Amino acid sequence: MYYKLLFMSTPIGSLGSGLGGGVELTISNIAKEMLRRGHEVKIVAPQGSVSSSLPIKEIPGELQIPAQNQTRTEPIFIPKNSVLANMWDYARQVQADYDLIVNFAYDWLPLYLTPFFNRPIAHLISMGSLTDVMDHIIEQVANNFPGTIGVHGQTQAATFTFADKCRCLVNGMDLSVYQFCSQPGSDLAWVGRIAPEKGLEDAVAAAKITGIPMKIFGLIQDVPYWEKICQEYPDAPIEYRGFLPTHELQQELGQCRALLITPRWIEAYPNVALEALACGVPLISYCRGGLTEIIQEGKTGFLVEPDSVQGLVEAIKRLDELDRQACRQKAETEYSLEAMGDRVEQWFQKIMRN
Ligand code: HBI
Repeated sequence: MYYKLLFMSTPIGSLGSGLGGGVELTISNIAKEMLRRGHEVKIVAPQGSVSSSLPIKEIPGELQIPAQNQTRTEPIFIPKNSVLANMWDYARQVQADYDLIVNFAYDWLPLYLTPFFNRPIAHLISMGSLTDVMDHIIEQVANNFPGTIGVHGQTQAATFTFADKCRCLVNGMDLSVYQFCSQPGSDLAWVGRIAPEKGLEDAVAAAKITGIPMKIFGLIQDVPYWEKICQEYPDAPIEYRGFLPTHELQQELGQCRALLITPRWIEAYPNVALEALACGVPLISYCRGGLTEIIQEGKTGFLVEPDSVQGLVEAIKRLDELDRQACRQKAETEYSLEAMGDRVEQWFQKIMRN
């Protein structure tokens, strides 16, 4: 049975800009896998979205503000000529051509509009609980459209009072894109959007204390935040390598001894952790969110007391205890695109059977 799938992207940035963070990779991976299985896919995304091989419908309009920059009690803001509103008006117009609409945005509007559509909508919620208004609307859809709320991990689901109504999809990637590296150099790595919720300053502090050089990869989303780190740690052994496409990122990341992950918030299921494992790179991370489900303590990484730079330093000293082969093995058994494709396809089938 083949489906016609309409994928609705994040409204906070065009696909490829890096503003959408991990959800950009998630959308392209799932789209690639659904196409490989013979389904039809169209991705609706903000103007300027690019993809080498995926069918994209670009929509103009003002970007939505990132939810993680909002306070818990803040209302929803919809700008004039909102790209989010324009994307969903397009979906309303073409819905008859599709069997299922899949929403990848962490936004109020798609959830509120669900009962207004005459096609089923699957919502892949990409972050944990952040604001009351989002919690409320997600719960409403979880109650009125059972089984349509997908999340990545258990710890992410547990941030919602309706965790039992969330379907865990984990995540997955195209392992053929990532080369396993058994003989790395001596550098550490940090990968991600450079923004306060990612806690980069702690990793820089740990690099300074240990004296081990650290390569930094990712979009500088918050420039003042980045400049503040550079001013506070002028002699830290860090090198900014830029925001690289996956192929180049995995080439450089694979050469590193470990990936430091320093989230200030509950990261649902960081794609960068899966990418590192696929290259054989072990993980040192704060014991928070999805990382607690990804890391096999003492084997594929270490979980450190949250926000403890000293904890990072201690873990870095024990790096030789970790097993790079086990990292790649974990990626192959748990995070292959085939495994993720099965989980996603079964989710879609269940929703369309209702
Ligand atoms: N904020 N409003 C909003 N909408 C999104 O889709 C969104 C976001 N913040 C972050 C984000 N998506 C992604 O970076 C994460 O889901 C991975």
